[in-house]
Amino acid sequence: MMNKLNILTFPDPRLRKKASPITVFDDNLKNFAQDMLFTMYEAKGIGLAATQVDFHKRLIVIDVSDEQDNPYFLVNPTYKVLDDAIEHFKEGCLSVPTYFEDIYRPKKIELTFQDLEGKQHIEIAEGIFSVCVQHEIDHLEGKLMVDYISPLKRDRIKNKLLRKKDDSPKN
Ligand code: GNR
Ligand code: NI
Repeated sequence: MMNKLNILTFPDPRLRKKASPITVFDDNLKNFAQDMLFTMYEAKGIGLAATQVDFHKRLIVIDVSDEQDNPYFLVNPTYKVLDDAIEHFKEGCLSVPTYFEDIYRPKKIELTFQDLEGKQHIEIAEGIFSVCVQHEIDHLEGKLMVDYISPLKRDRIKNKLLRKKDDSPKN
């Protein structure tokens, strides 16, 4: 019933594709969203964008609850920044495994999205939920957490992940 999907890893070029809007709200969409949620829970993540599982449509799953019992399904999400306050947070990414970096983002946003039925919702987001929404919407634009850090650091991470991926003996 549930499929565990493969998560792409930086610097896979498919992570750079821009996702297109979802226009059909059918059972395929719901099933795929469930597979994404399952994949995210299995990977111990708090968010997953469709881009990360090589599906280039505007779909995100998020669950920032401790019990993994409060999933959000965001279809065609957008946000507006509500004030000038910027906060930093140690972010991780399932597509950049084992690296955590301080990333600065607007603190408070107004999030607009559709649910899996196509119904529109508007919510104010702050804290970890806001951080996660912004991180996931970046994925839909082909943008990654590492784009906010120095090119030198980014390159180092890239090379380490590439070396980890191939099975040639290290060093
Ligand atoms: O699991 C994740 N944790 C996380 C921590 C801080 C800021 C953002 C995130 S999202 C990340 C999962 C992921 O890669 N989503 O795209
Ligand atoms: Ni991520």
